[in-house]
Amino acid sequence: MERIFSGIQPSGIPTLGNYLGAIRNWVRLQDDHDCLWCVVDLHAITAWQDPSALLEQSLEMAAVLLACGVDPMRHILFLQSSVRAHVQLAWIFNCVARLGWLNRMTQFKDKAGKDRENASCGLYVYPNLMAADIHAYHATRVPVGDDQRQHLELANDIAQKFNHDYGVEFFPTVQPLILGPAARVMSLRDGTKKMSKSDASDQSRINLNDDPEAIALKIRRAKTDPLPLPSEIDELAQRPETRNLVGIYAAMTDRDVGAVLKEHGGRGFGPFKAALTELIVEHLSPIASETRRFLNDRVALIDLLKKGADRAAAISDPIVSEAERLVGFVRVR
Ligand code: AQP
Repeated sequence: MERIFSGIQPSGIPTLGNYLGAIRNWVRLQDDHDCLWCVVDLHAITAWQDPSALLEQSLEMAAVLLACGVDPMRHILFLQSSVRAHVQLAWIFNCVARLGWLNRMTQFKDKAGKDRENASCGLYVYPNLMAADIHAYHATRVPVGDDQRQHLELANDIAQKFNHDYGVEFFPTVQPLILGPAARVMSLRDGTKKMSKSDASDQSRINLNDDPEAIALKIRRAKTDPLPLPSEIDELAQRPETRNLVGIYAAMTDRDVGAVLKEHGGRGFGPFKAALTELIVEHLSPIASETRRFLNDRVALIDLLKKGADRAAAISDPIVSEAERLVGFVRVR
């Protein structure tokens, strides 16, 4: 079975975008892959995180993943900072990756924005840490959103250069797994911007712990245009907010956009938004209550994450130790 690694940042409450673009696919991949699911808290601090909020968000993220169906027995669920191999390999990769490669990363440009000089060095080398996350386990498949494709190419460039520089075939090539019609869910306030858990506006996203009233309000207020829903897919091209809502509806019903337009095309947004709200509430309510159940037993949750970290370290420690030997470090342990 191929080994998958994927991570999610505890930089806020997970959103419907994280769910449709990542978490739901993770659960589906568990049947025929050997999976490592990681709450990437080291990545989260590349932007400022209030320490007590980070702690709560990390546990909540783990609880959400479990509530969504991540299986910590057949697979491995853990917190990134609790397995040292990630930072050890990331340092080696900092010395393998070239500045020119990192300068091309569009996500750094997007996230650093205009205030580039003030961005953390961690944000700049984020892709090297991501490469280490994957290669520390010799994972060969990584389910990612479309926006992460460039980082995965960099992970392959790093592996290739390491193998070349040290004359080995040690790190394998990684293939992206880009899944599902909702590879990208957009903001409810601006259909050209990704839905993000750290967006300043709570109205821009559906949080997985939103109650039915909050979901109804956010969908009711979601930006649309005055026209009715179109009947043809190509009419969505110039209507990003409409395309987003139809895309969410399609993803939640596991249908394609054409089938949704066949059912709702020509109708106004009122009934469509009501149907979409019902769908989201029906889907997210059980996840929210399961999440609360996991969070109510913190001791059990932390114990589960500790066991996950031990199992993850048992895989990554020997791999990273071998990488260190190849680099020429004296092994005294
Ligand atoms: N809007 C989205 N649509 C589809 N997929 C998404 N993902 C994130 N947002 C969307 C996917 O979720 C996984 C985990 O993402 P992450 O938490 O590691 O980082 P991110 O992509 O930066 O997610 P956010 O929500 O936008 O976080 P912040 O606000 O902290 O930057 C990834 O597979 C991602 O593609």
